[in-house]
Amino acid sequence: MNSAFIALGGNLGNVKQTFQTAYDALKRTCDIIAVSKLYHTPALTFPNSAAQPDYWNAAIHVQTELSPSALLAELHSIEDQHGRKRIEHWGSRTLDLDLIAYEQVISTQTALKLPHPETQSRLFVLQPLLDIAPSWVHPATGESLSTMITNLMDAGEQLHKGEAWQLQH
Ligand code: PH2
Ligand code: MG
Ligand code: MG
Repeated sequence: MNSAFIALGGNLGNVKQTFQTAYDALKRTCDIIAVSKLYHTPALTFPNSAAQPDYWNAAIHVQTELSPSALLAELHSIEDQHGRKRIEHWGSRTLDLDLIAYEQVISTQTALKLPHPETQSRLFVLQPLLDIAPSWVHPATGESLSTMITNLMDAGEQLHKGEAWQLQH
């Protein structure tokens, strides 16, 4: 079995309900090891782009027999089943399932970047990860989660407040 971390995001529709059914779908191909708290986070957008609703973010630790590319394809399929439309880069979305890390794999292929290239610059990814994998170290940079989080806070970012996730298992 291989260990992987998946980041969940969404800011359209009933996102908590969407996360529940995405979780149910993930269980078809993955064993769930741990689930983070839920974080309500202001949308990160491109400068000068239109305002977007806040996001919900969370992270899940899974174990799976799927290869990294098969897992990524499965995540895209679950996004599609939840009405994900790919209209605009960083546009609002019902469901985003990002493969953050898979074992210690480092990949720079366009179709499969591992770890996810934005991991170290997004508190809405790092904070949920800290809930479920406090000892995780970025395989390419060697930085711990607490180092990455401290770097962002030193740059002026504010921590998000986590809340209990009422998930049906
Ligand atoms: N995802 C994005 C763009 N902006 N902002 C927040 N707060 N949370 C996200 O998950 C997010 C975002 C593109 O994947
Ligand atoms: Mg994303
Ligand atoms: Mg994505």
